[in-house]
Amino acid sequence: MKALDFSSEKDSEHEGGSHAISSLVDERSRGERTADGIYEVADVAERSVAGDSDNFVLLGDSALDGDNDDGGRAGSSGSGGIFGLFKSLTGGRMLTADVLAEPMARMREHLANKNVAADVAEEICQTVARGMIGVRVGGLQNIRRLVEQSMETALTRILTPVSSTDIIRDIEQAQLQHRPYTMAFVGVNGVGKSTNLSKVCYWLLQNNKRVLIAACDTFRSGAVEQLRVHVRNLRALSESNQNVEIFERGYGKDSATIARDAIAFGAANAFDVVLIDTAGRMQDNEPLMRALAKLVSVNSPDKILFVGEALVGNEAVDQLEKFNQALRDFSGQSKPRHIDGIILTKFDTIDDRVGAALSMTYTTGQPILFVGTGQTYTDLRKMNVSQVIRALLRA
Ligand SMILES: Nc1nc2c(ncn2[C@@H]2O[C@H](COP(=O)(O)OP(=O)(O)OP(=O)(O)O)[C@@H](O)[C@H]2O)c(=O)[nH]1
Ligand SMILES: [Mg+2]
Repeated sequence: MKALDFSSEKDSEHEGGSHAISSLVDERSRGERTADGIYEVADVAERSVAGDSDNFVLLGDSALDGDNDDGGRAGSSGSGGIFGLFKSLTGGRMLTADVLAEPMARMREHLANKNVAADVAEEICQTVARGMIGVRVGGLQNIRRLVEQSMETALTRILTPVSSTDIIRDIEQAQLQHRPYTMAFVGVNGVGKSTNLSKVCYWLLQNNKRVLIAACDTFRSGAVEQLRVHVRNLRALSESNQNVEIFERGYGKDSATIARDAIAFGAANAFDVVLIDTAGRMQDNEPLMRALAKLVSVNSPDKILFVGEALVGNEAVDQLEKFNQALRDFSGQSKPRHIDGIILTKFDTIDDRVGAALSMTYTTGQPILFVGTGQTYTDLRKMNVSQVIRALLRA
């Protein structure tokens, strides 16, 4: 499991290279080539989000036993689904805020148990409930379906990206302009920025892109060495040694300047992509947040990727809002940037508590571009929206 953990100095010093290179990729998690030769990372495997039961939360109501007109999907767990509350409505009548209050409170609690941030769960439930008020329904099954469908529709809308997620196409656009495509990896400490930057690099190398890794974490000791180890590994795994290089200027220097020099070096040396590793920083640390805003305004990266742990609960909202706020407030620009994509890491450690995926997309309106699912270079996946919704709604 520790294959890619080169974050401590101890690990990174073992540059002698005793790692079996083959252990750094997992053939089972390898992606596939599309018809036009693009290497795409695989979808998140269902097992990483699936529980045992396929009963939606809304169906787990003992009150509905014997009222099973939906092809056997109704649960019989008696685990307290929300439909007992609708018993009085079997005659059919208009749904009101009062009637919906309690079931929606249960839905909120359910989402919180799936690790959705409390504020996000609250807002989504309010929106869904508002959409159902005034609807005339009769029969438990119809009410059940209405609630289930309304929730599914709302979650699909939130989780489905509106902006492009086709990074390879964007890189090729930049190539036409003879400039490197640049991506900055930002986030709080220890979430997996450097590791997942390296996985993204592996994916780019599989697509024959030349990648320069800019070591702009000049703050945490060992950060530069950690990237050196990754570059050495990635070279060993790649067909050509020439396709990946590190740009480093040591510690204590201004990271915005290093990034700028790296991009200039990348442009002068025909690199297709510059991946900018940044220091972890807490969202309330103003000096470090100002430094990040400076890095962004000096270099205008093509993508600002927020790297966040799938383990995070309520904190997700605070982190993202404050990163965006810092980019806005400290940029000194009339058109400030914002986070424009998310990498959700440590997805292999959360079973079906996938709520962070919802909290992060809801808070930013930006897509989850990749999901980190482990500690080899191939443990980078695409999020599958319907799987996440299934996991969220499952009892
Ligand atoms: N299980 C699992 N572990 C991961 C994943 N991504 C990263 N890690 C581990 O998380 C730890 C921190 O990873 P780093 O890449 O150093 O995190 P970072 O955000 O760069 O850390 P700082 O630079 O110190 O802020 C390491 O032990 C990684 O191996 C993942 O997708 N799954
Ligand atoms: Mg790092």
